[in-house]
Amino acid sequence: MTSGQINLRWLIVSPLTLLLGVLLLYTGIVGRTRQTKSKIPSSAASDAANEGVVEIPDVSGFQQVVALSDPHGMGDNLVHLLAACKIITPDGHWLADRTLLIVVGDSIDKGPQSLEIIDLWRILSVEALKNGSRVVVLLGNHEAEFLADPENKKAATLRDELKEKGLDIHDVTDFRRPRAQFLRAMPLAARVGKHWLFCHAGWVPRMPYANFVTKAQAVLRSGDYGNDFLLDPDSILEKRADKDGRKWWESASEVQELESRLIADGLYGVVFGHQPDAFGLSGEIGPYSLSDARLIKIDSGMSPEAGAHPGHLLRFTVPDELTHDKRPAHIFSSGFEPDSPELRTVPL
Ligand SMILES: [Mn+2]
Repeated sequence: MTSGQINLRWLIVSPLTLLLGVLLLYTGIVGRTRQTKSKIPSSAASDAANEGVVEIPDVSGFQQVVALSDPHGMGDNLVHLLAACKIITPDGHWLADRTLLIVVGDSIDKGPQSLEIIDLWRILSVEALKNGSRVVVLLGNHEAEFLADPENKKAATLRDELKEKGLDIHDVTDFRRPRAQFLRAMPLAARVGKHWLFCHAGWVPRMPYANFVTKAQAVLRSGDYGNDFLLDPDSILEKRADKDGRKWWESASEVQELESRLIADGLYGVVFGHQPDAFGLSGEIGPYSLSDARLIKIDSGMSPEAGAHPGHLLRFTVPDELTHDKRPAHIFSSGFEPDSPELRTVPL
């Protein structure tokens, strides 16, 4: 009998081995339970290359910079709007020359076509490059909340959509899958032409800009989508109201405070979505103040609960103006009025 055989027999009968087995089984069960509780598959690492904040200081190669926000699963209306604006073809392929498109968050939830929109952005992000164009798709609170907890109440429609298409939740959460990779690569903000910041709720955090960039990068790279930096009611993705429940844009001091932060960061203005009724501009897009246009709201209420508006696109038609620390002269809104099939473009 070799010592190996003795060891084998000893292992089989040893009470210690039995204990070890029970322990392994227990940790296995607990591990699985924990995984279920956290609702995120253990493979859901995040994107180590996530820039946090995309910086596009040189916009001289673009003939226009355009932005929209909050399409919220309304894929057909979104394609209709972008096709009418000659950004894409009616069948969802990139068309525009030298155009920078920034999507300012909340592509998913509420409407029935969140997956269509994720796929549209994935296709356009690649196709746009051929025309000297670029597509940047930013995080909204809905994407962050979904990645933090795919079972959250707001994502019920998206979960139904997955079920209907025979897909499981891992398709949009597991970093090994392309759709999930796309979601987890979404940056928090884009700084364009040096002086403009695009971000979902517009509430630039109370911290020096360099710290904001470092923090955004660290949080997104770690995949910590539930972090207060993203989901606190006062955060750059969530901010709507102050502590008394008053909308921040209805408080002169909060508006002033935000504008001072922009100036301190060397920014001129901020473009944001998230609040379809901000500035009293329901169903439209536009600035807080026409004279300086520092704060521009571009959520035109495309979601069903906000009125299923056909949408508006913000256009800066002289991108060089985004590199100056003053009001751009050429800002336009292109969109549809609820009862008209004609695309209307008006200066802001
Ligand atoms: Mn939002």
